[in-house]
Amino acid sequence: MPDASHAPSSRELDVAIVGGGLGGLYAIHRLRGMGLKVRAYEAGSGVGGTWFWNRYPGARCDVESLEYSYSFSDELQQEWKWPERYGNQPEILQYINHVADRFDLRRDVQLDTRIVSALFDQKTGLWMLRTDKGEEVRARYCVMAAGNLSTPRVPDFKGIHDFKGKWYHSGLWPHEGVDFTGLRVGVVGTGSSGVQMIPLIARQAEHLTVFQRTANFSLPARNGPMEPERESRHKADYPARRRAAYDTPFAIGGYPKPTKSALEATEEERNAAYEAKWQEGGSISYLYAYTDLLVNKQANDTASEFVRNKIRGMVKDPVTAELLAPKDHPIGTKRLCLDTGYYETYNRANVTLVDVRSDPIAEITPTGLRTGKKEFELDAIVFATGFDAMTGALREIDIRTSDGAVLADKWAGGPLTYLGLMVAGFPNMFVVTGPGSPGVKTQMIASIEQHVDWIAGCLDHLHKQQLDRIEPAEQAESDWVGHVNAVADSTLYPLANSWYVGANIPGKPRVFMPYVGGFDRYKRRCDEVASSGYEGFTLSRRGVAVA
Ligand code: N01
Repeated sequence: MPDASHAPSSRELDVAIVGGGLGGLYAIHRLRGMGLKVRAYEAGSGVGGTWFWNRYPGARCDVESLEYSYSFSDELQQEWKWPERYGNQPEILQYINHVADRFDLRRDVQLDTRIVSALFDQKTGLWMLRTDKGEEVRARYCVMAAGNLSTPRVPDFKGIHDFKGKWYHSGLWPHEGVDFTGLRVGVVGTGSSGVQMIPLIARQAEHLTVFQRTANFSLPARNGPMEPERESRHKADYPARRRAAYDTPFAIGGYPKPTKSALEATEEERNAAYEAKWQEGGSISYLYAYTDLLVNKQANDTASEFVRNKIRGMVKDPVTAELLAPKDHPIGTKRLCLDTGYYETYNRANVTLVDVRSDPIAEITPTGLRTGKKEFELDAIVFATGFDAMTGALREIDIRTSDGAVLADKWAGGPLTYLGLMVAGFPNMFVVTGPGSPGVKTQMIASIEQHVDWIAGCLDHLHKQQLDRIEPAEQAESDWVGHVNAVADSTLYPLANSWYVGANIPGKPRVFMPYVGGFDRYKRRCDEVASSGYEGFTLSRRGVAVA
């Protein structure tokens, strides 16, 4: 295993990769396979990114395991055995480690190393990255695979550092685990992480108090052991299933394409359709019940109300049920959660729900938490309060060029990219699944592979044309950003205060960051751009433009 303490103080590479998660690892494999000298820098002490850090109780993927996996090696996808319908965190991390060993990726990953700055020298056309250990890395190209949900955020609560108990964030969970037995525990946050951990913490804690600011929609995951027949059916047809998945908006296959509006069905038909999806489990399938659930408010109301009624049916106390039934956003416009026993947890005698929308958290006290009106004695607090999503990881790196461009300044009003892949003014820097791409709205590994393959194709093109520099034109970038916003505005997504618009970070500009036109449309556009000779990009050699 590479040892950072013996790292040289400077290094020359063809491609420097930031991040050793699913994106960084595939970039090593793909680009090294082209004969390029590459190295990935990973802040964690192990590979895996998201799945390395998010070890909270109940952490599990909400995309089925046969889908949420790499497709680049048929041997790998045939041989790997997923024990359950949805992979849990330890299994997914084990899978990622297996991939790192199987494809000999570790020798090009430098662990425990954070990239703190990246400077592009306009004269030499090289990136110079600096690590937190003082190492300098020079590379012609730079691939930012630093993650979209990799900058955990604990709200700036007054008094937090004087809390006498222990506090945790879902995305920085202790490796040795946490035993909540006999403790009075508070969980702040009811997004995907909160919804997954709450049922498990409730079973251990003496008392659990959940502090909810926004009620979230959640559907039953219906997880269970992998059915052998299902697995062999899927594997018999794996490559074709992957291709079919790429032809869908979420890059997830297996669901019939919806053919009609929810408003064309009778109420009875609709409820039967929603019930079938509810019983089947899974979130994409539910949102795919009709063509217009994410674009037509009236259509969406029918799907939202169905779930609200389910919540009212599951939660015995009517006041708690009403608090848990989301009313401030259409279903699916915030990330739709998948759970196992979430709503039923509020029927337990040792669980209390506190509405911190009407009575916000005022401070953390030495012995607990105080809202405007009430004080809660707690031994431990868990912040499931999310991340500085999509831009946080790049914002933490001081990215600039020798002619004075600073990425943080350029993105001060929201991220600007062309195709979510590159940024005008920052040549030879690629972003994997970043803002302006559909990554976070899809089966993420499909998006990672699509991006890295596109980057590989681009570097191959440059090499064959004896070029060494690519950057988007300002116009192409602003047209793309305009398109991303126009597509978002044609949907219901902007109606929600979600991390898609940075709403969870006080002061973050409200800009819709992911591309929600669908993976299928997006992939076609990226392929067209490449086959047209990189339309919208300027390609050059040592600064002399050729296209
Ligand atoms: O974070 P979130 P997450 N006072 O931002 C609340 C992926 N993921 O870690 O909605 C009180 O969704 C905040 O309230 P509000 C997935 O893409 C996937 O749960 O801002 N509350 C919200 O309830 C997901 O979307 C999986 O009003 C405060 C919560 O904290 C993304 O990661 C599992 C607060 C944060 O929810 C992020 O999910 C886990 C405050 N000051 C994560 N500040 C699976 O695949 C924030 N909150 C299953």
